[in-house]
Amino acid sequence: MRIDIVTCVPSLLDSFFAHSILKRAQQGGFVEVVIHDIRDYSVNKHRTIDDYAFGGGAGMVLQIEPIARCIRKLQSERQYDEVIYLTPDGELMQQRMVNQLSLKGNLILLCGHYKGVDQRVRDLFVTREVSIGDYVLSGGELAAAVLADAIIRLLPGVLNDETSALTDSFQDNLLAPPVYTRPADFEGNKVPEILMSGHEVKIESWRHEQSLQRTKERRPDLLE
Ligand code: 6GU
Repeated sequence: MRIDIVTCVPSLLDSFFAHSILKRAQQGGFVEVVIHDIRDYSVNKHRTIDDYAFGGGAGMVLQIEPIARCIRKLQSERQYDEVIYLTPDGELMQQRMVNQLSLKGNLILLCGHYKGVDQRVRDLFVTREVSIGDYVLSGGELAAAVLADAIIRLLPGVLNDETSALTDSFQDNLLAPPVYTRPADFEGNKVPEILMSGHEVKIESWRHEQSLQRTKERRPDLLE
């Protein structure tokens, strides 16, 4: 899989993809993440990429020409399955959507900033619009990082057995059960006896029961 991220603040994203699981995923050849600076595609010598909104109002709007040039160059080099625009008025990101996207080949993630991008970018280039939640961020970069992270960790080979995505919260619409490690007794606070019993079947059923209970208490909406 290849993920191209188009942004006017590339430095916000550079370090995020240079660490931990995302770094290993790239080194292992499971994914290639390439970050593009919209400013490099500006059509004038001042390298401007935004302008005042037609009709007035506060806030600058990202112009279509630099974004069009960037996306068209990428699309001339390979086929993309989706051009995803990160925006608070997009479709709410859920695990189901992430699972679907993890099966795709190449993705472009477009980050908005200021008051967003010219509507014609969305009309002409964007195939899907995604929001990561009902709150407003100052730009799409964090949202793109969240989406890319959630996708990449699902790619076969990226996680090992211990970090397996199969036992994640949400993967089966249940929250994950509590986990414990040594010491077995911290100042009188003991680990549940069952986990030390060595009885795999009973432990699995206890974990499932804990997951159900936790979901009922915290996220009853997931069980409906
Ligand atoms: Cl994708 N962008 C911005 N700017 N804010 C958001 C968002 C995206 N998703 C939730 N809030």
